[in-house]
Amino acid sequence: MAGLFISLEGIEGAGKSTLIQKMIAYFEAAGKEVLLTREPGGSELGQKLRSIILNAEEKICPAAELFLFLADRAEHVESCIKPALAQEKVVLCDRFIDSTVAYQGYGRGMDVKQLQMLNERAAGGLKPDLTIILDLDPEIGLARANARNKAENLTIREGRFEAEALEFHQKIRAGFLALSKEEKRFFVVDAKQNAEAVFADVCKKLQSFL
Ligand code: T5A
Repeated sequence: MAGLFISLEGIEGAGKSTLIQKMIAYFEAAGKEVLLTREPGGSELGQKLRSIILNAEEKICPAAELFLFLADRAEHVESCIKPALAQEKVVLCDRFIDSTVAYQGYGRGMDVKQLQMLNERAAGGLKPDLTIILDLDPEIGLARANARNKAENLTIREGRFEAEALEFHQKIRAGFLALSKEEKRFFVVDAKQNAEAVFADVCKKLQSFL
């Protein structure tokens, strides 16, 4: 597959959506075609799954939660990501396999090795060429996300994880940092900086992919 596959990861409110918009403009200015997508919810089936998975009022046991994320991923890779890469597009994906390891593994306490095997099965062995981890203190991330939700009048319908205790988000941050040491594809950015400084750091890394 000849395209470029980049995933963005981090805790709630770390600034992934904000950064992705700048990355789209960066790649388009370089003449690349970009697919912006996300998990959960990148495919048609995924949109239906997303409304179930993230609804804080829907009771779901941890194993069911995991398999919903994996079902979303399998469909997303097959119907959206692989075709876009085959068309040589740049695929920018807001969360991918590493969110499962960080949230269901480090957060919910599931076996990390087993999750990595399940991820491989769901994603058909596909891994990003580059994974940007926006590293941030969860207190700051949650405050940013809550302020954004309030400003945009968002309801609890997508708040399953934002409703978790601070300790849960601290475990997830630690999980992403542990993961970042395992493979060369990871690039950790200090997301405490303002959005322009975050983007400037990322641009230095992106130059080698153009
Ligand atoms: N999940 C997902 C799992 O548990 N397992 C899995 O396998 C997968 C795939 C998805 C949830 O599902 C979980 C993880 C998540 O909890 P989501 O709705 O997609 O949920 O939520 P998030 O991905 O967490 O997205 P958020 O919108 O909460 O965070 P972002 O996109 O990181 O943050 P963003 O860019 O919207 O920024 C938040 C606010 O901060 C401001 C922005 O303007 C915005 O108001 N901001 C900054 N402020 C100051 N300085 C900066 N540098 C800033 N950058 C942004």
